[in-house]
Amino acid sequence: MLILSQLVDCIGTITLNQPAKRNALSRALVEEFLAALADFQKGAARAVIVRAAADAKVWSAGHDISELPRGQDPLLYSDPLERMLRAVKTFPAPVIAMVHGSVWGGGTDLALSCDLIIGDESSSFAITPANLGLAYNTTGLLQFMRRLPLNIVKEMFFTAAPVKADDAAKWGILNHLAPAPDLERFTYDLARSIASKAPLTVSAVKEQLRILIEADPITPDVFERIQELRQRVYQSADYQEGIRAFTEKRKPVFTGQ
Ligand code: YXS
Repeated sequence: MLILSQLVDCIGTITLNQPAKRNALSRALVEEFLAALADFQKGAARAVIVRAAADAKVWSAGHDISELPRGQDPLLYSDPLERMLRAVKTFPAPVIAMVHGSVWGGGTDLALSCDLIIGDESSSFAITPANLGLAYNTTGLLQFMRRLPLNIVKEMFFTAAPVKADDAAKWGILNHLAPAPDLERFTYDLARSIASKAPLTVSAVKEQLRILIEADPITPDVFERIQELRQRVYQSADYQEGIRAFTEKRKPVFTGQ
């Protein structure tokens, strides 16, 4: 059981539950996550909370690095992480990320793909392709651009440094920063408040906002230029070095090749 899930009073809860791998978003964990969302949809959930175990230091370490394809696009449309993010964005009720602990890479994209994020003072958010020599994907970049000022997006991607809770609240990553002892109560009170509203209205507003914010026409030349920019990165020796360094538990040495 890489996740735990329960549906009580129209509120679904998914607990990321693979501490041994710091809740890395592996194919297996994603499949269980998607199955839980499907069950919640059948059960007419009116809000979903995604969390880690109460004692987790890491909410999610992001994409399972051991499953990242080498020498080809690492974030294909059908990649498990991408399927997970789309499922959250299209789920017909609000999905709330309840965050305690650090969030890394695709885990930050998962949190930002949720409709709201409630964090405590231990929460931090890092996006880390520059640690691996990895080419982030267009949908992912647009996700950040829509949620944060461009200078903040640039600092996060260029430094791969965790944004700590206070700054996450200041820059709007967090809807609310709640003290750790209050985090769970605060989040479930919010979920109950949402669940008490007209579900068809809430669901239609969520889907309209998704459609409208994602209506980004990309011209063919923009598409082809992006493809070339990304291909140069994921076919680089630096990308191989980034993955190898993580596996060998050492700092990567990037040459720009
Ligand atoms: O050595 P064992 O077998 O015990 O396994 C170790 C780690 O290898 C494993 N683990 C992971 N396995 C696969 N994918 C991961 N993302 C991942 N993260 C961790 O979990 C075991 C315990 O890890 P350890 O000893 O490092 O734990 P820690 O408590 O000292 O440090 C926790 C972290 C999260 C700070 C550290 O594990 C870490 O920095 N993990 C990598 C975080 C990261 O860079 N995530 C980005 C993944 S790639 C991605 O999401 C996007 C595609 S992108 O790159 O674009 O952001």
